[in-house]
Amino acid sequence: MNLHAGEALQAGGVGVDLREARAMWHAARNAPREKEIRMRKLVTLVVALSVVIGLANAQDSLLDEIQDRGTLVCGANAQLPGFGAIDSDGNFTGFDVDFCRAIAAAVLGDADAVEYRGLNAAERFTALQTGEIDVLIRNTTWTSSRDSEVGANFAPTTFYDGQGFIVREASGITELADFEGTSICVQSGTTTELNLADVMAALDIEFTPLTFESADQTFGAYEAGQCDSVTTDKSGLVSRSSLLQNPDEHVILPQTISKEPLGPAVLHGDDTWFDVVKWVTFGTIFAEEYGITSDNVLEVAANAEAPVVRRFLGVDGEALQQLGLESDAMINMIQQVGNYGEIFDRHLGADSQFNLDRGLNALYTDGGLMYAPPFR
Ligand SMILES: N[C@@H](CCC(=O)N[C@@H](CS)C(=O)NCC(=O)O)C(=O)O
Repeated sequence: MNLHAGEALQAGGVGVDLREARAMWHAARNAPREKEIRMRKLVTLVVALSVVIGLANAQDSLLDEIQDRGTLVCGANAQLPGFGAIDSDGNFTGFDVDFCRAIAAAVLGDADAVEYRGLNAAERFTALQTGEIDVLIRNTTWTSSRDSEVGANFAPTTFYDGQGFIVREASGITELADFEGTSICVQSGTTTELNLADVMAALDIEFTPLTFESADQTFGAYEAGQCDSVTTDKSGLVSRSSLLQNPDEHVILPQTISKEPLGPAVLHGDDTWFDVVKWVTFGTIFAEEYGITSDNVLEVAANAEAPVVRRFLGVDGEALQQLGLESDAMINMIQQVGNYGEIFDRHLGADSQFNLDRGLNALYTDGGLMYAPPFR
């Protein structure tokens, strides 16, 4: 109803004024008592709310939900052999995938209790934000805006990488200046796309970017001759060059134009779950530091004397229980998946078709960046 000012006054009428006056008088008389009652109600409400919030905090972690559900939902790559891909039996496999398995082994006692979601670059953060996945482990670079604006919390870096270029050897391209006037295929929704624009602008190199939504499309376009180069993380170049028709006809340039620290990410707002993902990841590195492998973990757990190892394996102390894990969590994880070095060798290193050096991904004791803080 839309009344003009005059009509509103008339609609009020004298009767209403009297009722209002009586109500005001009663209110004034009862004010101290009502104030007290209101205060008491408020205190009760605040207490009740803090109990509810306290309980929610204690129970609302994804950790409990995952343990109730009995499976971990992991966002993975389906198009990056060595990191995340689907094998001939239809199973997800790869270096990143093994960190999904490590978390499932530690949290659920079973490395196979994982449901995978194959995600392209553009889809991955929405899947994390909507709760479709519990954790994202898909060659994802840790950056400040992903930490802040996107709302991701990054666990320790599992693979230190950098962006590079692949070209046809016959193209004669050997340095960045040679990209003048060329076209470069790149995947959308990646740091790659942004770094490419930055670096080429800084060097004043004119080029045409061709963007695609998946690795298959990006490399398919390159193979079809639509562009002179593909740029992505060097790990991605090594991985995908294995799928090219004639890998020997292509070279990965030595130049590296960015830092790409890749690692697992969870959603902001759940410290309990973040801690679990963080410390399971550290656990793989810690196990390598102390020479604990899938083969010897049971023996080490039975015979180790070093307090630091006994605590890590849950033989002594409460370090694992404090994280919300069972005392055998690390034993299960190492027995079923292995330590960092075993995971690396299996998918990317000596035991794989890629035969990558550890490089920056070596333990800190071997000149690399892999370093786990103490479990205590
Ligand atoms: N590390 C970069 C790039 C990650 C990325 O998505 N790389 C591509 C190119 S190799 C990829 O994995 N594509 C697979 C797909 O989306 O199908 C980032 O986090 O943005």
